[in-house]
Amino acid sequence: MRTTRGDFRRAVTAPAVFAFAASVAVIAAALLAAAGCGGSKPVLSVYTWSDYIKPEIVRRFEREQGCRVVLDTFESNEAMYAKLKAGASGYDVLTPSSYMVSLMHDQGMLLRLDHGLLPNLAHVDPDYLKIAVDRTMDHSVPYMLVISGIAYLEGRVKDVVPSWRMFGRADLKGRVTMFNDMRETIGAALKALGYSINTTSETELAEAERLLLEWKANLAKFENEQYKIGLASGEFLLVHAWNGDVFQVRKENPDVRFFVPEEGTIISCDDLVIPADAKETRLAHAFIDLLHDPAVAAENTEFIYYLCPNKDSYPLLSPEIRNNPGIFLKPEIQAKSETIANIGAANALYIKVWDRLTADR
Ligand code: N2P
Repeated sequence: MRTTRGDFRRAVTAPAVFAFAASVAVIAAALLAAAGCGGSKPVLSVYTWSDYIKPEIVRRFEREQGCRVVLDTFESNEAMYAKLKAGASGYDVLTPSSYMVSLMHDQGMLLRLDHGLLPNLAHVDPDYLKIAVDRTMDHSVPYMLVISGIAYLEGRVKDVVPSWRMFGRADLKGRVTMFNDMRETIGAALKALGYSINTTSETELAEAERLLLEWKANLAKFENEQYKIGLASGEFLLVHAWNGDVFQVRKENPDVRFFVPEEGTIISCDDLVIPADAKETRLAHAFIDLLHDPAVAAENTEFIYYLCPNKDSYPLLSPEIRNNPGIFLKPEIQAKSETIANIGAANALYIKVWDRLTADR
């Protein structure tokens, strides 16, 4: 039925206005309750990587704590950092990689953790802590160890050699992706050349840039999330990948394979941290503590296929995880691998290479 403005004015009689106002109030109350702002449920806001926690663990935490958890995702450390620096606030837990944690800590962006609220830190792997950036877990707790490598479709890519040089295979042109991540992608080229992923040598970086320009001719794009679906569907044949993502995708397409290049790779640890301006600090501590309950840590690892460095969870892991060389690295590959370091002012050299490389994307 068409209603003219005049009809509408006439139709809005006093009782109708009250009924309208009342229903607006009901809708507003429902929206507030749903948003957890009705004074009933506190909201824990977590900013993390995609597919990085078993959803059921989040639901259980919500039930046990009588709160709501909102997950927002970022696709690289630099993107997360830029968003926070641009003024985004309201997050209670973040999961940056250790090199970024170190930079954020230097800039006073992180809360000092209250160990009285974190009894499960007793289960964190002491062997990992020996090499961690924040060995005393003063402002960060290790969450997941991530291994970078290459994933491909076995039935579609012939003559695979376990090397970063696979990105240079012209026969795969247009069906290959590399990370949209400055340190990872420049790091892959540095490793292919036998250099450290933390080099500050301009000559070595220039060589890496030349190699990346060659590889770029084969790439469909630089990308950190869609490569999973793209590989499962066969749109991409070979991708720069994080180990856990690949093992998740293998459930959809059993033709997916993963290798860690023989030149060595990047091992990252993503850490749980609380930003200095967080509101729900008690809940944030409870969340971090739950993730280091050994049974929860094992359950999470079994689901996302990243390894939580929690020593008491290891005996609870299935043989599928424990015997997977893409999760527990072979010692010879581990010896050639490195973690990304906070290289301070030399970061500007990487930014220049990356900007030139991605300028005409
Ligand atoms: C998970 C991404 C792994 C985190 N989808 C890489 N630091």
